Amino acid sequence: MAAAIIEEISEFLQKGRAKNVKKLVEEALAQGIDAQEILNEGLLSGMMIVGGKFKRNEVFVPEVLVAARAMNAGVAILEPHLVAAGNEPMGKAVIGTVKGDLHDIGKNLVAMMMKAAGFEVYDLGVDVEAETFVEKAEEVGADVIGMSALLTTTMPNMQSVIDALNAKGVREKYIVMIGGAPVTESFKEQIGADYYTADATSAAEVAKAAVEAKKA
Ligand code: B1M
Repeated sequence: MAAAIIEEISEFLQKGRAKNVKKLVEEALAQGIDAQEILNEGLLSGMMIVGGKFKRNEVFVPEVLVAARAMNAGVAILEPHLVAAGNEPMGKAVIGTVKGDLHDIGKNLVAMMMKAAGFEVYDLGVDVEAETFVEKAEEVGADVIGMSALLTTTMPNMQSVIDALNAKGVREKYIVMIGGAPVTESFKEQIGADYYTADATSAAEVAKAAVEAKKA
């Protein structure tokens, strides 16, 4: 029963049917299916299938865009259920997708999981200038700066944020975290960020542990 509705969510997401995805996610929650399971097995697995087809030129930007909208519609329903599991306020995080990059699904998930971990999250959106990361972090007194990039051509803009922090003499104030499909641990080393994580859940766990260690 749970498998059937989750499969349907994945299929409607692949077709970009946001209204159906929204309705089925609500139904799945009402059936008592765990929000994390709906996210991973329904929404993310559907998006992975779309990603594979995009790569093989079986679908194109418009199809991916409507699938992404359907994904966001489903995530919006799940968010309060995922965030409800959270703890006490734990720190402040400024997060965004770097300059030139418009991909926001993964970044939104990281923001959501960080909220669930108890962070006050300032989401700067997409195509964010290096200086904007720095200014916002300074303005709110952030603990963490989180950057997402999905394009190999925009990954270097993560370096620009670190350069801007160094230029202002404030690099050491922040825990700098990076992620996104093309980003790697060795890229993290190369640009001098503090942490790379492969997914949103581990990003939130690592951020929490790093802030706790820094405050200890
Ligand atoms: Co684009 N796109 N896209 N795209 N797109 C990719 C990234 C691509 C790999 C597809 C492909 O060719 N196989 C390819 C990049 C190739 C490369 O750089 N080598 C690509 C391309 C080429 C492009 C365009 C250039 C296409 C064009 O116009 N010709 C264009 C660029 C636009 C721009 O940004 N300037 C473009 C546009 C788009 C859409 C607008 C249509 C849409 C984005 C919609 C949106 O985000 N609102 C889109 C999508 C959806 C994708 C794919 C299919 C899916 C990305 C996604 O949302 N995945 C993608 C293919 C793929 O990745 N397999 C592709 C689901 C998401 C949950 O995963 O974002 O990886 P992800 O996030 C993960 C982890 O990476 C991690 O946590 C998340 C999950 O737990 N994570 C972090 C992410 N950020 C983190 C930060 C952290 C820690 C972890 O710390 C702070």
